[in-house]
Amino acid sequence: MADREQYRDMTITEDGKLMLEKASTDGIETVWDRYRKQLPQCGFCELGLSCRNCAMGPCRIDPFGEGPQKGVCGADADIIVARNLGRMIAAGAASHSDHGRDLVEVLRKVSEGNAPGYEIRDEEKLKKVAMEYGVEIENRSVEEIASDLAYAMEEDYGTRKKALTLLNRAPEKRRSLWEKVGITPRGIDRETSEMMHRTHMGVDNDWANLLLHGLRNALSDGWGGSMIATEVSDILFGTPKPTESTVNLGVLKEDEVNIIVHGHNPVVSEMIYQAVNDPELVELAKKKGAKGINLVGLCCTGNELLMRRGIPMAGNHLMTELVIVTGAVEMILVDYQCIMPSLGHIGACYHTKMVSTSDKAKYPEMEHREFHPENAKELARELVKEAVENFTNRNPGKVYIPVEPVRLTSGFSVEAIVEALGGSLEPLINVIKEGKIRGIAGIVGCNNPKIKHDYGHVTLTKKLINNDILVVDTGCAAIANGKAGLKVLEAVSMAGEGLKAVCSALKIPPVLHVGSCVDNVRILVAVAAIANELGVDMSDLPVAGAAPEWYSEKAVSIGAYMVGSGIFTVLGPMPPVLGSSRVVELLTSGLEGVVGATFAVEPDPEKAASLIIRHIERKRKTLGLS
Ligand code: BF8
Ligand code: SF4
Repeated sequence: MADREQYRDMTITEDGKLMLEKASTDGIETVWDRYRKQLPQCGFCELGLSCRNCAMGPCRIDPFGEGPQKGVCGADADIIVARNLGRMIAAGAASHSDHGRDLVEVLRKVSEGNAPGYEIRDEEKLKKVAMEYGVEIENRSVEEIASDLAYAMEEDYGTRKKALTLLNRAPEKRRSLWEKVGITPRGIDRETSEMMHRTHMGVDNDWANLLLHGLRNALSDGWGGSMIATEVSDILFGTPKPTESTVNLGVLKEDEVNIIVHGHNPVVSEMIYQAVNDPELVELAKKKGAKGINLVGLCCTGNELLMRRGIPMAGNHLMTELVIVTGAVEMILVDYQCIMPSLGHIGACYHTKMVSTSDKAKYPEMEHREFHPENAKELARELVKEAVENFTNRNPGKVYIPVEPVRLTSGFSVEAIVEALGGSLEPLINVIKEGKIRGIAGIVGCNNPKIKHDYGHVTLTKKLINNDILVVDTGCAAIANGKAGLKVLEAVSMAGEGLKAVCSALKIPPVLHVGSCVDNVRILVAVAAIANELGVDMSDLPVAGAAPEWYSEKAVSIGAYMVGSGIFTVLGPMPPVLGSSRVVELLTSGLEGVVGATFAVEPDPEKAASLIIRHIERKRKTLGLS
């Protein structure tokens, strides 16, 4: 057995530490091992100073001023850093938005009757969103409305427009600011496509102009692709309501067939959810010697099902390899995004069947079984049956489920929060005015082996609630806080007096799980609604965002649309921008005068908490609140 001490610096979680130990015993290489092998990572790339946008390069700029200061084409450090950041935003926005498009496609197929097993679960939301899109709803069938809505949403993606439809949810002040600055997002695909164009050699060589388009590109994600993804998921699968569940590797069951869904899009996992509840398949599991079928989630696909169906969560991003090492997983089904290409190989070291499901996301050593709305129901059943049959291949000697699961409550859609408040946001606004709650912080994003696993999320969250700041979280941050026991009523004992009183009265935890990463738009919608209620801009409110352990390009897009929407955002890991002092200056202070918010970078979560508290107090003062 390897020395347990060495894992102490890698993760704060008990299940993580114990599984790292087993991984080393089993000879499994993990993300942490590969990270160590990459050190030292390329300094030019870390600073954003390398470019390979064309075949005259690759080029790099010497940060010490001795070597080359320009690429072959003449691009300087500012241009190269801004271009690289722009492309990160484009990739992130494209990922969220393409996920949204896949859902719109299912909505359309449901309206045509070509998606057996799928249905419209939230008619009220369908009608509400349809009205926002100008779709006629009177005396029309659900299918007719869904068909027109799907068409109108597709228009938001591709058609040349002046502005995206859902921007109307933003306060008037914010919309006219976007207009004035020239960053109103038009088409969703258009802004990403334009970013790729601008960053081609010889197009936009004004670093500030590029960064402004970066904001517009990100806004096309936040108020476009991601918002569509969330709304259509609610329409198809139901708008989340508070739901009890459990989290960490202890949710795996030694005596049941364990099936895991991993990725982001609920289209496949919702069908798997239906299949595992099929009495015939449960009966088959019993015949194979298991007590039943246990469906659990990882990452954001997991969050989608946790929010709506209460399925238990095995873990977040850095746990996705370690979950296989338990030896207790019969099948992992993946869709796309954040699925490490290492997973297939690890699955092959155990009995775990690894299955990819999307035509656009194939992985080494995984079996590809493609899902479409037409075949999803049938294929899901087939795959669950195969998982059940795989139970007899499990080697009990290799099984190790290390800990007891932790309870959590999730399901806090804006609609659910409003309901908990008795029908409107007013009670929340009042307690903020009174100062019982000082403000709201959104804690979002990933894990990254550069930061001790879960330490950033949990430390920051604890400090904020202790200072009477209500925390709403999503994605892997939300899973981290769930594992740390912050999503149960009892967690109010860690909150400051004011927040404790409010949460106890409402019977809600001080840390509200609002969903997956596309569900960050629920934070935008809530903040916009509060701003509208008070007649101010979003940037006037005592609100902040943080991504303490971010790694992905999607997180860059999220951070940029938060800032573009007027929400001060603190990043943990440093993005690759230090190579240009001008870019750094614009992002961390100049943007204040442009969009009323900036980025900050602070890897130490204690200090990040201080930045957020200071920001919230400053906003309160400007609003004339105590
Ligand atoms: O979209 S938080 S590691 S799983 S990118 Fe990925 Fe980051 Fe997790 Fe969800 Ni979001
Ligand atoms: Fe080099 Fe310019 Fe080509 Fe980039 S675009 S690789 S800086 S020549």
